Amino acid sequence: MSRGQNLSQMLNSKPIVKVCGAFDAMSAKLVEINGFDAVWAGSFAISATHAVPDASILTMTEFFDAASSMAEACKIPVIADCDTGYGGPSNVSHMVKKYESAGIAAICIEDKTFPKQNSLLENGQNDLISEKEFVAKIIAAKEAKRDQNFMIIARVEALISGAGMTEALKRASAYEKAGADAILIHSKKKTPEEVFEFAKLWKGNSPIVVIPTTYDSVKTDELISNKIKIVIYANQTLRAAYASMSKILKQMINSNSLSEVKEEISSMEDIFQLQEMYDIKAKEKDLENELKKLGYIS
Ligand code: SPV
Ligand code: MG
Repeated sequence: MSRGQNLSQMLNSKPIVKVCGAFDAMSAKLVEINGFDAVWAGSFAISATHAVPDASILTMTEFFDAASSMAEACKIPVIADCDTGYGGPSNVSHMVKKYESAGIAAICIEDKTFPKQNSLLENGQNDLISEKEFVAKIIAAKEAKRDQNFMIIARVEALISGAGMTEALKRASAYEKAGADAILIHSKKKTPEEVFEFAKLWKGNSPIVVIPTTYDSVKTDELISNKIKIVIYANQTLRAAYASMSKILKQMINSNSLSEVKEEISSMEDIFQLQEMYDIKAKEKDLENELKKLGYIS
């Protein structure tokens, strides 16, 4: 079963698909180990790991390398945040082929102008491209995919940009008609009201995806009862890593010995497990036995 298929099946069988953001192979694997349904390879977190702004600074190749190493490291589906699609329809077409061949389950593109800025930035630049231009990108994405289960998620930024609910609904319908498999409705409000209103007014069949970073007190049950099918916790792993590393580093610079931080960091053993170090050791043993059989080792 392809990972796109796996994601489609989860959409059919689960009340809500829980996706968590990651920024590299290790964080993606932790997302998997801790029971999430899928990984979000988000542009904010990947940009942050390069210590650059989430403002279309990294190239497609850099985002692709990060997302594909996440897909290599885990079995659950990876949803790649592909910003504005790194150009026009031809760029989107090339991008879809690359991401799909790397075993990524879905891509998400948003209808903002290039270069884009993070949607949650205070006074960020959130201009929209025309509906027609974005529809062209969706059509290109749809034509480029080979596996019908590879998902194209169209991210509607009308509420973020201030264009309003009517525009958001109109665009979502147009994107679905063009071939989008899901609609991500993004909001930077502190409460989920506008997202719930969108879901109530949405007449399409495509599942609705949300990222409740700013309305973080919303409960999973409320998302479910308001027709939300995919929830993405986009950047908490990155922020946890930042907070934890900063705290430990502050302690370490002022301490006389490493033993002071020992209780607060993972063990080497934890990391050996994550890296599957013992698999290598077991394989070495097997290899030794094979070489013995062949008479190379006595
Ligand atoms: C990301 O995680 O990169 C996103 C979500 O696109 S947001 O930061 O809210 O724009
Ligand atoms: Mg992003």
